[in-house]
Amino acid sequence: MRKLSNLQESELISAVQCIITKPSITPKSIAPGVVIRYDDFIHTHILQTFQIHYVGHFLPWHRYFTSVYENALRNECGYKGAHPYWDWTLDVPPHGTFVNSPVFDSFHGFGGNGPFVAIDDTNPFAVPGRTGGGCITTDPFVNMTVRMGPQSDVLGNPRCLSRDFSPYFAGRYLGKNQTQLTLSQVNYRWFDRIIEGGPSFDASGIHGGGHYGVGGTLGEMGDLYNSPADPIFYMHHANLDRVWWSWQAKNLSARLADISGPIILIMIMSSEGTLP
Ligand SMILES: *[C@@H]1O[C@H](CO)[C@@H](O)[C@H](O)[C@H]1NC(C)=O
Ligand SMILES: *[C@@H]1O[C@H](CO)[C@@H](O)[C@H](O)[C@H]1NC(C)=O
Ligand SMILES: *[C@@H]1O[C@H](CO)[C@@H](O)[C@H](O)[C@H]1NC(C)=O
Ligand SMILES: [Cu+2]
Repeated sequence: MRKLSNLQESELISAVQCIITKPSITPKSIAPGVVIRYDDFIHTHILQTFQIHYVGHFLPWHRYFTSVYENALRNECGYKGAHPYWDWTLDVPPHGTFVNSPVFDSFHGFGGNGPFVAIDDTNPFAVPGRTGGGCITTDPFVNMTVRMGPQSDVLGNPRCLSRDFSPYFAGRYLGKNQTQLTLSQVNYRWFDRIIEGGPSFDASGIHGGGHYGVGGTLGEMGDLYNSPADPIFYMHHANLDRVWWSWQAKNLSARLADISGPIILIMIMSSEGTLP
């Protein structure tokens, strides 16, 4: 990838390969479809989908979740490093072309897009500019089995990992400009709104930019419930967490414990009006 040594890259990918082969610890009675240790995390995210998105605790929940995953890589798979982050601002215009991101490299990263699958683009959920949709074709996760999802289904649907890159969507939401807009917010209330898609959570921000830039309409990363099925999820969320920390560190005394926003998801009613 961009800053890791070849050895660090291969240690990270090996640790992920390890956690996708270890058995799950979630009891079968709770989740019949869960098979591997990696599924435990996806299952946890699926079950809580509507308690952890578009709410004030979105960022702390995902900070905790990525940290539990990182600890599993370290404690159960012998990983020695920290989980890296993906600074996508360097992979969209004018700095990069998205598809050539080192994160998508098949030898040093997480592999690339799936082949194009046509869908009805008048579908309101069609992500503009999507270019893929099929099973990924390159290493290292080409043979990975996705079992959870689609969406909230946890009974087990073994299939391949799909990606549906939208370089357009990524360019729109993952640039330095959108990141600056996010970092310039004066309090957590607005910071979280801008990350999660604006005043009524109805547009996109850097969070949706990474999910739909990689997952588009048909890829796992674009599935609100099942997105941790793609190991890139953790690269993306580590960076969201880093952006949050950069914002907190600008005024730690005021921002470390600053938290605000709805406790339960009430999309329209939780509108905060227009940007201050
Ligand atoms: C994926 O499976 C194919 C067919 O079994 C095999 O040839 C290939 O080496 C596997 N790739 C990886 C990265 O495991
Ligand atoms: C950032 O730049 C992209 C690409 O030019 C553009 O589509 C987007 O609207 C800009 N976002 C902001 C917040 O200025
Ligand atoms: C930090 O935030 C507090 C409370 O809003 C404010 O009084 C203070 O000026 C800020 N400090 C800096 C360095 O911006
Ligand atoms: Cu999530």
